[in-house]
Amino acid sequence: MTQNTKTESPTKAGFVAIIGAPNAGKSTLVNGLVGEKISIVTHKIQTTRFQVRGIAMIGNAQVVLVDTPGIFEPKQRLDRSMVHAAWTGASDSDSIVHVVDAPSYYQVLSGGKPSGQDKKSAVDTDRVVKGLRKTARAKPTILALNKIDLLPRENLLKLIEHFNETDVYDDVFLISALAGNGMDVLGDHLADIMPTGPFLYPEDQAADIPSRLLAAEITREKLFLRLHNELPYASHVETEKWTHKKDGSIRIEQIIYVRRKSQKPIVLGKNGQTIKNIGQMARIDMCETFGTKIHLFLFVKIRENWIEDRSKYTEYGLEFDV
Ligand SMILES: Nc1nc2c(ncn2[C@@H]2O[C@H](COP(=O)(O)OP(=O)(O)OP(=O)(O)O)[C@@H](O)[C@H]2O)c(=O)[nH]1
Ligand SMILES: [Mg+2]
Repeated sequence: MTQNTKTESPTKAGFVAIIGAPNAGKSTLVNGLVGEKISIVTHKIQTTRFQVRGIAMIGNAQVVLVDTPGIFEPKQRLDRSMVHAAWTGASDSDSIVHVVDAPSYYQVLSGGKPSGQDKKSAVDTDRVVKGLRKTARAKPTILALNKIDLLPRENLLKLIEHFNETDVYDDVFLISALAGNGMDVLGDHLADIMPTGPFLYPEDQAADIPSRLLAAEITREKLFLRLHNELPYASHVETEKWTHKKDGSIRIEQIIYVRRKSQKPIVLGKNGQTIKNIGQMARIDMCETFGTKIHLFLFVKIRENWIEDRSKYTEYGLEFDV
């Protein structure tokens, strides 16, 4: 319940878009500020495919964090839709947090030993900076240098100087979204800059994502963790059936779509071991997320063209024709 009395400050609420290159730690940051896992996280790039809203109550403010897909050079339709969703999130928000993988960017900036992935990530980060030039000044734009747990302190100055010179940011925060460093300070600042107004969601709501979709995301996270090369990117998960049972448990049936016949046996694994493993991991997370016993049934189907299926895009709030 709201504790507000007339003597207390009025409530605040607004949207903060979390944008950045793939793998910068955007979803980890959103989960950290919300205090619950509402957006999936993996070590692979391009994990998040659509906007996911997490809701953090900080003091008298309701901060709605809009997690977005990474911004990169789009090649195929799904890529274009993902990048479009990220920029739309930025333009629709009250404020923007640009998350940068600081140790990775430092490798490139300092002429150290950047990996191919570091170089790609730096190019994507520079692309975000360029994009922000158009929107900065219109709304508070914050730089969050992330993963500082992996970067010696003395290297931070060079990074801060570099990003200050872009003249895009109003504030810079040093954080480790994973370890929790600097997160309270960032959260308090976001709460501070939210516009005055009534709460946008019930105070006990942590996420704005339908349960069926969240359940599909949980399974997709396990696919990303368990499968390699192009396979995670060729797959897509749908919740087909959701049945509440008398004992309070939930029966969930999901289909994992892959694009080619040859991919199906890989998802199944020898004697069905891979899919069994994916199902076990997903079920454990679902039990925690939905707070009850879950019976999970996974099926694998081939749908060559799911990536060109318009209805899939609208289901996730993605634009098809971009
Ligand atoms: N060491 C360290 N790792 C982190 C930190 N934040 C995130 N990570 C890791 O970085 C990887 C990517 O994190 P995500 O949160 O999925 O990144 P993202 O920006 O949402 O990625 P996409 O959705 O693919 O664009 C994961 O392996 C995280 O555990 C951090 O502060 N420190
Ligand atoms: Mg993500």
